Formats: sequence, structure tokens, C-alpha cells
Amino acid sequence: MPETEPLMANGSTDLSWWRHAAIYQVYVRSFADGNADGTGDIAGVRSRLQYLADLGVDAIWFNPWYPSPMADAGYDIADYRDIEPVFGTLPEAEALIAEAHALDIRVIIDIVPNHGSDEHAWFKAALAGGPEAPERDLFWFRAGKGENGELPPNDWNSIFGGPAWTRSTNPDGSPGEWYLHLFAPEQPDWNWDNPKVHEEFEAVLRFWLDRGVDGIRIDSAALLIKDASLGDFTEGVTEGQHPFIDIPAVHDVYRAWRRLSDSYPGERILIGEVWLPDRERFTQYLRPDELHTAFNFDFLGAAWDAARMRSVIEGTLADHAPAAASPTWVLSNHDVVRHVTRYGRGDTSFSMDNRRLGEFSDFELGTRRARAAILVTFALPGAVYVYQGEELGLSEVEDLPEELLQDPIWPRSGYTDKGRDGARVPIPWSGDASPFGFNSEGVEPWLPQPAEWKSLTVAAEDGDPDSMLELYRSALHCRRQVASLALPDLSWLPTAEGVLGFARGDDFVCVANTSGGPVDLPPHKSVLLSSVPLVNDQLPSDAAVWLKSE
Ligand code: TEU
Repeated sequence: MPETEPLMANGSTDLSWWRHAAIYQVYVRSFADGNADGTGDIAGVRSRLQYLADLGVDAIWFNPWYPSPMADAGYDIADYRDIEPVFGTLPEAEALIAEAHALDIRVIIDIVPNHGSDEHAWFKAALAGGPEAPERDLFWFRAGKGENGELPPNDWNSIFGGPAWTRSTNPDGSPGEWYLHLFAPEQPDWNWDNPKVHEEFEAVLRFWLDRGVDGIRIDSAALLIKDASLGDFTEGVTEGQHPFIDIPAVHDVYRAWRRLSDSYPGERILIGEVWLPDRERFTQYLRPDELHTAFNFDFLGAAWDAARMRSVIEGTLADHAPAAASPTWVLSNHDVVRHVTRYGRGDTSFSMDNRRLGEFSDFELGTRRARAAILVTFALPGAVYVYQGEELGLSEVEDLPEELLQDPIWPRSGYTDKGRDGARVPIPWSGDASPFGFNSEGVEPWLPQPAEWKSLTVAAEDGDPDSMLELYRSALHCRRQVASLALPDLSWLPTAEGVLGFARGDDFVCVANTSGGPVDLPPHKSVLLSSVPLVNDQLPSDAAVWLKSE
């Protein structure tokens, strides 16, 4: 431990677990299949907890595991207080939480407060009760425009494509009111102007915090509050305030949630999925009485380019400093093209609005850059996320049979965007052919795995000093041992064009080379870790190195 307590940006000394955690994202349906039905489950996760402990992660974030018709892979929740039977049971989830804690691994769940499922009891009651049903005020039901109400109440579009309104049918079969869904029609938006919605979600948080979860990932965190006038989009934006993104009243919700989570022992945290280009507005979610951390998607989308990465890192640190907030760093998740594929493309930047699936990608080059990018990521101050399978060097599966695609983005984009299933293929554990140990009985997984994953299974990479898995293991364990990496400071080193170099504390340096050729290393005592072997004591191109400095 450092001799003196580290100073946080605002002068506080705070080494809370979440400020420096390595958090592993488990997409349950594709992690491990304990009952050999082709879909991942909690039993599968329980059987692999030691693998996660050996990898060196501090916490696991589970994508939604609640009862759901799976219209959006579980982000359409029918019951927030139970477990989807395909994944297992509530007692199994409670056992998993206890078993993870016994391995010093914390558990983070995923809550979706912006919308529920059209199979949720309250939404079904709202439909069954007709226009006068009190449950309708839990959602956004409105009469349509036009002579017979045949037009949507306004011109908002769904984030998945298509209109954000769907017309309901009255109990007598006649066309009824429309309801709002910022995502798929199976995901009706909750009305956060209704106090009952606030009450319900605080009860849901307590339900899971009472069961020992250590954190809550808040889905679509900036979208909860809508401009109740429901004016057309063009009207809302011209006045500067978007009609359903980042409306200031949303902070009242998170202040209430922070008071709630702080009332529990053991630093239970709130993590926001906040897609906001406005960095000042983004940082407002991280004030000391609101969320602990939020995902930093700017870094995820940055190109493999030293100047660009430096600009994003500097911007992120500057944004987080005023709130004394700890940044997060992530390269992949269940919503984006896997970064081995991204970094193998000509343009290595990424935007959610244009996945560019099918664009040529050089797997070897992408893998080489991914090895270097993860060393940069793990060397930065803050928490880091690892999306299941990235530690194996998996790339995006871009040739899935179209009839197997399940992402609602595929149909709602008019079959122009194949969506996110390519990053959700069940991960390979062992063996020479699918299901690659995903289950033990040879049952085909819910999405087909590429044959070339034979060389990317956990078993194939385990013990191979050149594998991505051993690089992640070494980096995560080294990250824990180097005390300077738990501190908030970072100082830039003078470097040549195309080279990123920064120091942490007074004994650690990270250098990444995005230029076209080898570069000399700065003076150093020893090499802690490098993404590829150094050549003549130089750092080759598309590589990174951790150094113990003078
Ligand atoms: O994502 C919110 C979101 O805005 C992004 O998913 C993005 O808009 C979308 O992936 C299209 O590119 C969260 C979850 O991470 C995502 O999996 C869900 O589909 C979405 O919310 C709805 O719950």
C-alpha cells in the first residue's frame, strides 16, 4: 500500500472497491449451459465461478436474468423480482450470489427502469381494463391523432427504428389508445411522472439489495423522464431540451436511489448506462449524491490512434474530476461489435449508429491491436469492464444465418442492420467442435459458433503464454499488484507521433505504439508485461508495454 493515503481529485482519500474494480460482464444466455438445453443459465455460471476468480475479476455484472418473453434478450422484463425459468430459479441466483462472495467476487445486476415488458402484469391489466384502467397511468397511453385516432400521438421514433408508438386494441376488439415504447413494441415505457412507478422500483432495488447484490447497472439511465406535453420531436429539440433524453428531473430519481443504496452496508453501487455526447451533462449523473460510476462509451468508440485515444482519455479524466468521480473504461459489451473485429478494420472507430457489419477486418491485426488496447485500458485510473469472450480474443460473428437472428434491431431496421447477435454467440470452453464445452452433452447452442473457435476455447488458450487469455490473466493480476494503478493520478510522457505514453504513480509506465514502425522505450527498470515480444528492446507497431520505471 502507498505510504500516504492517495488524494482523489477533490482531495478526498477514497479507495472504495468500485473505483478500481475489474468487472466481468456475463451475458447469461451465452456464458455456460448447465442443463444442456442450448441456452446459458445460472447453473452454468455457478460451475465457472472459479474460472472467473482465476481470471482475476473483482465483480460480475449480469445482464437481465428476470422472467421475460425475450423480445429484447431480457431487456423486456415481465417480473423484476424473479428469475427467468430458462436461466434457473431465484434460490439458484441467491446461491450464486453467496458462492461469488465466497470467492471475493461481487455481484452486479442489471435493472431496466425505462420500460417493462408487454407481458408485465401491470401492462396486461392496463390493456384488459380499457382506456379507464388506472394501470394506464403507469405507462404512456394516449389517444391517436387523425379523424379516428389512427395516427400516433407524436412523431417520436423508436431507438430500434420505426415509430415509438403502437396502437393497442380495446377489450371489445376495437382500435384503442396508443402506447409509447422508445425501444421495441414489446417494451412499453414506464411513466415516471407516476409516484407508483418510483415506489415500485425502490421496492425492486430493496428486493435485490436485501439478497446481497453489490451493485445495480441502470439500463438506458438518461431516458426515464419524458416531456409530458409529448410534443413532436422537432418542437422539443428546437428549444434545446430533448423531449425524452436527459431531462433534469431524472436526477431526482437517482438521488433517491443513492440514498437507498447508501443505507445498505458494504458500499452497494449504482452504475449508469448513460449515452450522452454532452460531457458536462454526462458528469451530472456522477455527482456524489447520485450514481457511483457510468459507462464511458467515448473510449469504446475511439479509433486505435494515439492522438485520438489521448484526447478521449484526457477528456474523460477532466470530465470526472469536478465530481471526484472515478471513470470507467470498456472496449466491448453485448451491444457493440467486438473490438477484435473493430480494430482489424480500416477505420477502427465505432458508432452505435453504424455497426458496419460485413466490412473487411484483418483478424490477426485486430487481435494484435486488441492485445495492446487492453493493456492501455487496464493501465488507466478507474474501473474496467471485460465482456465475456473478449479475454479469449473472440471476434464478431458476422455471418450468422439470418433466420437465427433474434435482435429486434434486425426487423425494426427494415432488415438493414443485423444488430447485436454477432457479439452474443455462446462462448467456447473446450473441445474441437461446437458446442465447444458450452454444454456437456453436445447440444447445439442457441446461436451457432464458428468452427475456427476451436483454437480460441478456454482449454486451448489455458497455459499458452501467447494466448489472449494468459495476457488477460497476467494483466489483471499485475494490475492488482501494482499499487500505483489503484491511485487516481495519470501523467503524460513526451512521446513521438503515433505513440501514447503515460505514468501512474512514480513507478509505472504504459506505452502504446499506434505508429507504423518500432519505437524506443523510455528509460525503465524492467518490463512488467508486453502485448507482443519486444524486438531489440524496442516496442513494435500495434503493441503496448507496461514498464517498471526508474
Ligand atoms: O441499451 C440502450 C441503448 O441505447 C443501446 O442499447 C443502443 O441504443 C442500442 O444498442 C442500439 O444500438 C440498453 C441495453 O444495453 C440494450 O441491450 C437494450 O436493447 C436497450 O437498453 C433496451 O433495453
